[in-house]
Amino acid sequence: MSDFDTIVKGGTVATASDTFQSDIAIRDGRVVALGHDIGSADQVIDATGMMVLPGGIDAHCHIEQESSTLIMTADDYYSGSVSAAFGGNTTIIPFAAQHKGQNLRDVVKLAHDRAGPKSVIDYAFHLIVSDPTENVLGQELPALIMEGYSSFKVYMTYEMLKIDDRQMLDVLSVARKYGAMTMVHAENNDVINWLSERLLNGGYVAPKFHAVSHNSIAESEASRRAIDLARLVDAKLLIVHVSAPEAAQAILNARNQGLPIYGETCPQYLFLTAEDLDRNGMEGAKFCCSPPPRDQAGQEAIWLGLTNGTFQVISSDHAPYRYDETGKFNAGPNPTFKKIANGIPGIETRMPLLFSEGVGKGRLSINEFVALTSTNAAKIYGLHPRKGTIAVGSDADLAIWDPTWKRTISETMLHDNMDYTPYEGMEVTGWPRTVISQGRVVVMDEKLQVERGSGEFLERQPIDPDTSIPTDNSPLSPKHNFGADLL
Ligand code: DUC
Ligand code: ZN
Ligand code: ZN
Repeated sequence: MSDFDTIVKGGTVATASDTFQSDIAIRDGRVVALGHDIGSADQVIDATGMMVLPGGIDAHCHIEQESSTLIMTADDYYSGSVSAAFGGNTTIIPFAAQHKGQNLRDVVKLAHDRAGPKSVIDYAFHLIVSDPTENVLGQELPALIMEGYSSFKVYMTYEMLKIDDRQMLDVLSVARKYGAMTMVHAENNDVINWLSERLLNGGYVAPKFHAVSHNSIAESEASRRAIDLARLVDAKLLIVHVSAPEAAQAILNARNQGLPIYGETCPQYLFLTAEDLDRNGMEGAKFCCSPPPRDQAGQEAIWLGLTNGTFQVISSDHAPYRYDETGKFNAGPNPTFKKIANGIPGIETRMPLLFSEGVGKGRLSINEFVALTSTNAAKIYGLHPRKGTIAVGSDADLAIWDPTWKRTISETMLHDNMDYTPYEGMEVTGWPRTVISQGRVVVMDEKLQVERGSGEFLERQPIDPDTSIPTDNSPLSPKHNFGADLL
């Protein structure tokens, strides 16, 4: 009888803090030993010449979810999770999205019904809160936070999802009191509408004007306002999908003041620019997402933010709408920029792009790469140390990377249900050969090795509930008393 179920042998292990040569022993889905000559196993995976990294956590992706205008994503939990796994991920955190009028319990149940039978890797849900009624704020949200749905996204734009500043304060206060992370889509809705109206009236309707209407000032103004609202109630806040340099600067300023403000960016802001929206005909629609990619200098500012303390997380914001009438052209074949479905795919390419252009080109250390793509998300969203690291006792969630594997990205090699990738033709070096989730080999030999539905729902911890807040209506303390030690 063997000592272990699996040993991953001969690889270079990297975590967010260390890089070392070690074999990894796995039993019952957990890492149980690290070192050399650690025993025998039923299965030995040779990782000689490979980098063995914690499986990626894609902490912002839209899967089997209706958009604000009720367009269904092209990926369900099967294709979405398979695609994620082939890109080196072992955990995804998509959304259980509330549309106005819905109660949160129904929304969470629907997300479970959709994910449970299909996901091939582990998953948790963020909530989307678009209708913070008295019942949502007073009953549903507190209960769900305490059950482990300890993060939720709110929108400052999109007519059907946005909440106003007063509602934002309500939501932030509940998050602070019960221990949740509020994620915010920060764009000023009035600025976008004001600009859009003038552009459309002037006949400027092409996809590239999406980027003009979603001006970077709309993003930076809303980001600063969101930070101030969070300051007012002393709540944690994570600004998602940041593309504007001034928004990034606002996050860094807040962090430098010791505020519990966090930042996320995405590959589209590191590898695309607004010029991509100006491709032939309607091709620019493939690059319409909100906020949009900015100019070259903006792209550089976002790269800088990966290493200067601005961003803790890189997520894909995978929002797969096909280049056809089911997705981008849901409103008709020749829509104005205002009617093109917002969002681009990227769940499978997030880590290979960043590995190649970040680690491969010397812009990121391998440890920074691990932190940005896995460890920090695990910490921020209440999954660490079970997820996001390679340590005795952690889940055996591993991506075994071949750092020399050269691939040219094309839609045909990806496993999502899309008909395009915005990164078509890009050459990358480095891709995971084997992906292991809770000790199960999910991807090996370029093939999926598991059944649909084999992933597990992850209950999370509430994030630092503030026990110092009395339950009566006493004035809130203006003092920061939690959060700064999270990372
Ligand atoms: N913007 C979002 O806020 N969500 C999905 C896609 C997008 O572009
Ligand atoms: Zn968003
Ligand atoms: Zn999103």
